Amino acid sequence: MRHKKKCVGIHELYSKSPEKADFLLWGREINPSSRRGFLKKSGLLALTGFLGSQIPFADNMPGGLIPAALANSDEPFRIPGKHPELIVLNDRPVNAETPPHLLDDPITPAERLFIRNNGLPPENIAVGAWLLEIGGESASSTQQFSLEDLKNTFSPYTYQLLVECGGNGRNEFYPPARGNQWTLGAVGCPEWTGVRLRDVLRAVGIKDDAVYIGYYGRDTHLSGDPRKRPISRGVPIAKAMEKETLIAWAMNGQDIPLMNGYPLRLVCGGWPGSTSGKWLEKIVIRNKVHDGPKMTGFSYRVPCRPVAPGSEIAVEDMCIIESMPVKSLITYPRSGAMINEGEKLKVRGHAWAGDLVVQAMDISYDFGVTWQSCKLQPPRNRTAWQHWNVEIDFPGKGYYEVWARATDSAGKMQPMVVPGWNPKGYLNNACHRIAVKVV
Ligand SMILES: Nc1nc2c(c(=O)[nH]1)N[C@H]1C(S)=C(S)[C@@H](COP(=O)(O)O)O[C@H]1N2
Ligand SMILES: [Mo]
Repeated sequence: MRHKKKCVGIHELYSKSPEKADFLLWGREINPSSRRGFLKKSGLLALTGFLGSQIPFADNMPGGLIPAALANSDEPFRIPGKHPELIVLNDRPVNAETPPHLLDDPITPAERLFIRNNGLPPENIAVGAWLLEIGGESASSTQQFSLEDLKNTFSPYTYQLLVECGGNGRNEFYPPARGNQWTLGAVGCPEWTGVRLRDVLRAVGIKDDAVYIGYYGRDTHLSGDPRKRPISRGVPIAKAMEKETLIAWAMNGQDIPLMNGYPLRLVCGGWPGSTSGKWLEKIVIRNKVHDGPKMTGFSYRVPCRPVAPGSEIAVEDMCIIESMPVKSLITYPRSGAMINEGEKLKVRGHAWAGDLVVQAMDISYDFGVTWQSCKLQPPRNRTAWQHWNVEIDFPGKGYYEVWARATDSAGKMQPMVVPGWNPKGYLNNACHRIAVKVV
């Protein structure tokens, strides 16, 4: 299997290039394709944007070749407004994840938040003319709000809310699942400012038969067909009515970056990122489970009961993912760290548990035989991640791995191995581990 092969090289890499060892995590290789000098074929399309024109013979270009017009530039390939080391998995639509060591901040900075687009973001946005419509069969009326209306009519709130793609960690499932091969970094926890969805829904009027809400965004389907939507998902009315569920116009006190939903988005913290609709232009109150694109079939659903890897599952046996499972990341040091014998290593990161809180955080440096408990902070608010830290005193020289494991308030722990196989590769909350060498 591909992961095995890559693991073997780690010792070799340490001696030759400790820098490179940083790219090996759990035997998951983080593809350095976003860096200068190497590019996947799929990266080519994005580059045409920077060249300002198409490449008619793009199909003939050898894989990995960077157009000469850009090859001599000192600027690494980057998505405007985003950190140059974000790992670009796909450019049409744009999908990019954040390496764990770049997620060290307590509040994720805008330029480090991952991007998961299903279609093409809107262009030439006139914020002043942006309207949000609230309607649907279980709404007592249909109303439209400009951004100004929202700001003037309802009280603003700020919460730190966790957004994680349901497919984060997909790259480890076997048999593999199609889709973006996210490793660890399709997650972030910025601070969002906006109005409570419930305040807006109540103003419009919620009928007694309401069970769900659905969102629509202004992005375009990849086919270009204006009648098709790339995605339109939602949440049960109970999640919609939570005080932390926001219609947000700001992230970390500034406009939301275009790629993350400017000028308005829904944020449903702790649930699959796909419930947090970007470029928000319409919310419908439904008298049944919302049935927009990617709400039905196998999308964002897992088998209701565990299945053997590779099984065929009937669509009726698939259940919609709601709260995300308990998970954690080591954000310092990055994998491949080296320390001197006798030095203690300070390790830190974040942990989160969907709608629940994390009640314990432990690390192991002996491959899971013994565990040491970490200092764990409470969340700033519901569905924000929690910071943890610990100091490790290694017993001597050698190669170690630090494994990190969170436990939620219901007593559930992260598994050491990849959990419950499912056809679309969702909900991999296996422990994160990093390599450390004591010299
Ligand atoms: N309109 C719209 N909203 C969307 C998406 C999209 O493609 N279009 N992607 C969803 C998915 S699958 C995820 S994981 C999150 C990602 O949010 P981010 O790109 O701001 O990190 O947005 C969600 N909201
Ligand atoms: Mo997602």
